[in-house]
Amino acid sequence: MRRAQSGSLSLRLLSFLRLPVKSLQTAPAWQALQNHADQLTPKHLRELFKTEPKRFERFCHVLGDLVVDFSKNRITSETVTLLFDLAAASDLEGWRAKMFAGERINITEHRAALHTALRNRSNKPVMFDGQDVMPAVNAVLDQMKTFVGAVRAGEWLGASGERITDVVNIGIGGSDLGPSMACEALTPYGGEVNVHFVSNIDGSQIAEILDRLDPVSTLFIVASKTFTTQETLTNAQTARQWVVDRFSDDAIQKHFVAVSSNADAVTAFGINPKNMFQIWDWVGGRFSLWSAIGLPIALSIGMERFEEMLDGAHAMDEHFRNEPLESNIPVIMAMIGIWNINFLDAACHAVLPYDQYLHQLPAYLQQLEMESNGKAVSRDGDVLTAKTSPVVFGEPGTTGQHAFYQLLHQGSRIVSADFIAPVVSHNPLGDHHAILLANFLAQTEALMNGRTDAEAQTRLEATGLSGDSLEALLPHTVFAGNRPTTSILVKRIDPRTLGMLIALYEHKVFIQGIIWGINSFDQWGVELGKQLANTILPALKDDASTDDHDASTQGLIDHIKRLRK
Ligand code: G6Q
Repeated sequence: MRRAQSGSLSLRLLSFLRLPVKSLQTAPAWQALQNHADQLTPKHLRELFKTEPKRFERFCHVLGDLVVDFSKNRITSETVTLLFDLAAASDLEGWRAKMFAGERINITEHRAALHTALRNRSNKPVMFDGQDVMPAVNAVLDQMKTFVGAVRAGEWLGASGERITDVVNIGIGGSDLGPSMACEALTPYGGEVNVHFVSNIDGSQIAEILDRLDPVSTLFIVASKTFTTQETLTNAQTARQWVVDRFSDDAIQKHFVAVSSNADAVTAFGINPKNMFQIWDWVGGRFSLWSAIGLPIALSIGMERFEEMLDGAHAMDEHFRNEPLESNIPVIMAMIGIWNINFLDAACHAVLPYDQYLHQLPAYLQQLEMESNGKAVSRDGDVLTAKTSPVVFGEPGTTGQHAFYQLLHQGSRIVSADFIAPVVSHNPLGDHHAILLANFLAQTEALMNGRTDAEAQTRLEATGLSGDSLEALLPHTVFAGNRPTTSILVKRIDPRTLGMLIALYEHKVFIQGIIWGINSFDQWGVELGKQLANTILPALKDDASTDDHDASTQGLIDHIKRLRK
């Protein structure tokens, strides 16, 4: 058995552990793609568009109001065929069946990944451990409906009989990012209650929010699957004290509800178990906004609209499950991602929504992709020699254009990008939306075409430049182009299209995990920091000197103690 010693980055990073190695690159399907990449790489996207008049028709796919154009990626029909061969060699269809069937595909935690059951609008049985999970899913949806109806109608009253005007969701990671992103994205549908989010342990966040609110009309959702997360419990205790200071312990019942799988801890906190919304082990945190973790979304937009979001996700699930690979949008998206990362060496992936309401989408997808596939060890515990998740980042257009797009256009690295835009704006003000869409289109065209030196020269000559000054400026105004982008259009950002969009990315992440042979559903990387923080806290709290840490950490602890005096 080969041991990790040298070679790829993961090998170098993990070499001191001397784990066994898994080389995906030796598989025939992988090698065929590598050979194809060697032949295709010299070809420029401009050339591909010139030689294939039907390129857009060939690579653009439509599902309802969703249009996904892959044609500005550096692919040909042969690329896609070879990528499907790789998918087949990885038994993608077998793994897909296992996921939908509730098998324990999260092997390190011995759990299923059944987020698709949460939006199974067909209501067909989904079996887990010999039991249909749908009755439990539907019961929680009913509980949410009753609660959401009562709060929005002003029937759920606070301790002094006031109606609830503000809801604060206290959670972190998967118990925060999804609902927060979706509430922002669906702002035009919100209104009945104001929803706020507290996630950070930094007291400044909760302090600022509580400062603006009144306990008499504020309701807290403590959202924590485990109900053991340090940040969430600390914030929840602070909120609890804020309510108790205004009323008394009895008021907790009227001002706190919980979303959790840990009924004992919820009860110990003082929340009535009747006001707990159940989530299950088979829902991963970052895949959980479809569950009661989505309660703030339902409170903000109403239960009917929340269910429209589930409908949209379900439509994407059905498409992923039934559509042949050739026209299966999540499969194509995932496999082109594999192509960009593993064969074109794209280390970063930008998510660029041309919609201000989607401004949290990049942060949400950062967790979805990087926590799921930011791993260098395979399902079987072998060090992977292939690259896995890219670094995901992004900002809404056009704001980002004036910041980091420079690197996308002229940087020394290939960055792949998804451009996302609604065709219809919720705020049709003058020319704003037309200008926004013009920028959306112009950017992908520019990234694809670039600007040759002949074109750059013509432009400079037109400004009156010539001779040495022209020669000096010319290299700076040339754009290599050939940068891979995918354009995603939706009619408008509404609950249904948002549901489709998020489910599309969830499936993309799952598929890529299968190709790399990793478990996309655990997150051991998050654990180490949590444990270390707990060992350092006592050293910071009291003034007793400690020397349990490395010189740097110890030195910083000493400076913190000195500076806070
Ligand atoms: C997501 C992760 C992680 C998790 C948070 C909050 O997939 O598991 O982000 O959601 O650590 O966990 P709790 O909901 O248990 O507080």
